[in-house]
Formats: sequence, C-alpha cells, structure tokens
Amino acid sequence: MPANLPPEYIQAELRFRAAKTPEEKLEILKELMSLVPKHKGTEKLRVELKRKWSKLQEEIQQQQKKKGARGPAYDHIEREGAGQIALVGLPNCGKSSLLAAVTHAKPEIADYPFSTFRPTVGMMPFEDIQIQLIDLPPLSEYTEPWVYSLIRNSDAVALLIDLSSESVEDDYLTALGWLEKARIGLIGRDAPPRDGPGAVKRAVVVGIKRDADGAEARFSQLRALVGDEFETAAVSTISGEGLNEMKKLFFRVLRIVRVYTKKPGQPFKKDQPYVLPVGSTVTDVARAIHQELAERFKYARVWGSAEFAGQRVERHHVVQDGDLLEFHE
Ligand SMILES: Nc1nc2c(ncn2[C@@H]2O[C@H](COP(=O)(O)OP(=O)(O)O)[C@@H](O)[C@H]2O)c(=O)[nH]1
Ligand SMILES: [Mg+2]
Repeated sequence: MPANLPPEYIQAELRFRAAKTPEEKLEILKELMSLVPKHKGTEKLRVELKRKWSKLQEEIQQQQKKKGARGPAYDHIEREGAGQIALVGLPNCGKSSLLAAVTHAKPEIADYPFSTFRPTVGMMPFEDIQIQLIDLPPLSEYTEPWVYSLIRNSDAVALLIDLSSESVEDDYLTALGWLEKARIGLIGRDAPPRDGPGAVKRAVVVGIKRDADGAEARFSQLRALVGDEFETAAVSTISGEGLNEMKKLFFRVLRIVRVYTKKPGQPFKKDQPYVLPVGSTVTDVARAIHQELAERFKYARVWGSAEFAGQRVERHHVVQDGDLLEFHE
C-alpha cells in the first residue's frame, strides 16, 4: 500500500474490513474512493477499489433479485409543493451547497467528491409557493440506478456546472453524456414536447461558483455552447449572487401557473394559489376546487389574462400565472 494515504483512509479501510453487509461495504468503499489522493502512485489502488465497487454492486443486485426487492426505498420521493426539481451535476460541482443556500435542508457539503450518498430534499420558497429540490449523488461511472430513477420521476432538472472548473464545456457535455447513457434526454422550457426513447425532462442550466476566478468568462463559454436550448443562470452559493434569478428559472421550467380564486362579492385577496400546468383552463381550476363546481359553474370572471378586468369568460378560457378568478354558478 502506498505510504501517503491520509489517516482518514486508514480508518475507513478498517471499517471496511469490519463491515458485514455489502451495502455497508459499498458506502464505506465510496468514502475510500473519495479519500485516495489522485496521482500516479495510487493508480493501482484506485483500479483495485473500482473493481471491488463493481463486485459489490453485482452482489447487491443479485441479493435484491433473490429477494424480489425493488431497490432502495428512495427510488421515489413523494412530491411536495408546486413541483419537484432534481439537482444534477458532476462530482463536487456544488449541488449540496445550492440546496443548503435556498432551502432549510442541511446536506453534507465537502471539498471532496462523492460526499453525497443519499438524496436530500428541501423546500425552496418562491414568492407564494414552495418548490421541492432534490440533492443527489453526482453523475459519474459510479452513479447507482436509483439516482436516475429519481431524475426520471422529477418534474424538471437543474443541470449544475462548476464555473471554477478549467473544463466547463467538457463538463457540460460529460454530464449530458451520463444522462444520455441512462436514457434521459433534456429539453428546454419552450421546446416542443418530445417522446423518448427513454425519459425526456425539461431542464435549466445553472453555472455555479460564479465568485471563482475566471468564472465570468467560463459562463460565457458555457452559454455559447448551450445556445438557445436551455435557460441559464450563474450563481454563487457564497455571495448569494444570481440565486433570485435562478429561482425564477426554476419556477419557469416547471411550466406552472398560479391562480387565485374568490367568491362573488368577496374582496380580492392574493393568497394560497391553486397551482396548475401551463395551458389549464377555467374549468381545470374549478375542478381543482371541486369536481361539482366544475360541472355546475356557468361562467367565471377573470382579472389578469382577460382583456378587461373582471371580464366574463367561458369554460375553455386558458388561465395565466397570477390570474384571479371568480366563479358564478
Ligand atoms: N467558490 C465557491 N465554492 C463553492 C460554491 N458552492 C459550493 N462551493 C464549494 O464546492 C465544494 C463542493 O460543494 P458540494 O456542495 O459538496 O458539491 P456537490 O458534491 O456537488 O454536492 C465545496 O468545497 C463547496 O464549499 C460557490 O458558489 N463558490
Ligand atoms: Mg453533494
């Protein structure tokens, strides 16, 4: 064994030997992999660890097949709030820091890769709604299938690119490459809907660590590469710059509208919106309140998207974000 391994590695190695289940071993192995310094002298060791990693993966999969198990419990995360966005990116790009910056969640943040083993969920307040964010382990050759399941099940993806990296363009293409391998395609907010093969997710691209030296030029490079395909924002989780703009993009990529309702004769009060997909009609809003109302109402008055405030509109009128509706039965 090379002599220059950090003491944490030796400690983890001891725990690895003592671990009983392959799942336990796998967790510790990931730690070991993150603790090995990357240089020529550790090359053999890193190959050896990767080999062990594949073997353990296989072992776990075999076991699960026998048990008929469907994989870990976090294959699916219950949707909460107005929509669910998966934070996706290469190791160490700042996913966990971003979650911590805009929600109350406390994910583990570290300056070494593979610090996130499990999904962590946080609710991001945006104006009068909450958007659910999922922090995930990074995209890499070690990414476990459940990570991709969570991405597929999300409403949209935020692809995070580290602006302190010397290779933003490569990083971007590498990240897309991993997703593609898992049969996940990304499209922009306004792209026409597209069918698989595999899953197709709406996405935004977020350049992170914009406070780093040279980040501005790298963000320009990234934007040139992304073109019109995705909306982009540049943020720093340290200074907080760009976070507000990013939140707006997150809201936009979910393609939702907020609609407020009131009873005839009641005063305006903008709170507790109904959240519906873009393209929803007045009838869809009524249905969100009550199926019976959807059948029963004769017309609605709309403040916002109608030509005149309080204009009477028919059932198929498409509502816009921020509309206020009054149903008449
Ligand atoms: N300069 C700078 N560093 C950041 C920023 N966000 C995260 N980092 C650092 O990047 C490293 C990786 O962060 P982490 O959130 O654990 O990344 P993850 O592996 O993608 O979850 C840590 O050392 C963070 O302190 C940022 O906006 N600016
Ligand atoms: Mg992390």
